[in-house]
Amino acid sequence: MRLTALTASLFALSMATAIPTYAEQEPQHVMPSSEAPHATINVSTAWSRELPPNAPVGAAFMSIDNHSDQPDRLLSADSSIAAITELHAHIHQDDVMRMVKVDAIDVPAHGNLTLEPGGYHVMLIDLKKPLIAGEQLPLTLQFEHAGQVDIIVDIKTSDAGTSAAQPQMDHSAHDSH
Ligand SMILES: [Cu+2]
Repeated sequence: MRLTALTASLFALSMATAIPTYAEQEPQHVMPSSEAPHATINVSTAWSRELPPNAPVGAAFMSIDNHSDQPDRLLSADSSIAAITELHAHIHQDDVMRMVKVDAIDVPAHGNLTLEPGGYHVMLIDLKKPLIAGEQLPLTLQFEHAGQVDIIVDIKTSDAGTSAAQPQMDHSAHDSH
């Protein structure tokens, strides 16, 4: 009987020491730092337009949301489907819409940046494969703060988007490549 009592008291002792230890660890589970590595950049509705098989260049469009308190910048893009990938803007110059290469595109804090026909876009130059509707292409985006973001771009039919807002693929403004 004494043995049982001893076991019981040892058990009680172990519980007594275990409970405070658990209690001490408890606050760590609710520390905000454990939630830190959330994605601050979210890219949605990434799309490109199907093109004739011989088309040398294509463009990718998307919506970029920045959930961070600080502004970010899209610095570059890269895709295995194109030899060269550039960030482009459309500018209105001498009554003609021209595409120009830009070094970066700002994404406001808690804001949105939309790449769309007639505006900012990712230019895919020297396509290695034709852009076929229903297929997808991989794109890697590099942000100043958020770092690398890998996305998949849906290739849509040629009447996708507003064709009126899509000027001809006039690359005369940047023949540096
Ligand atoms: Cu362009």
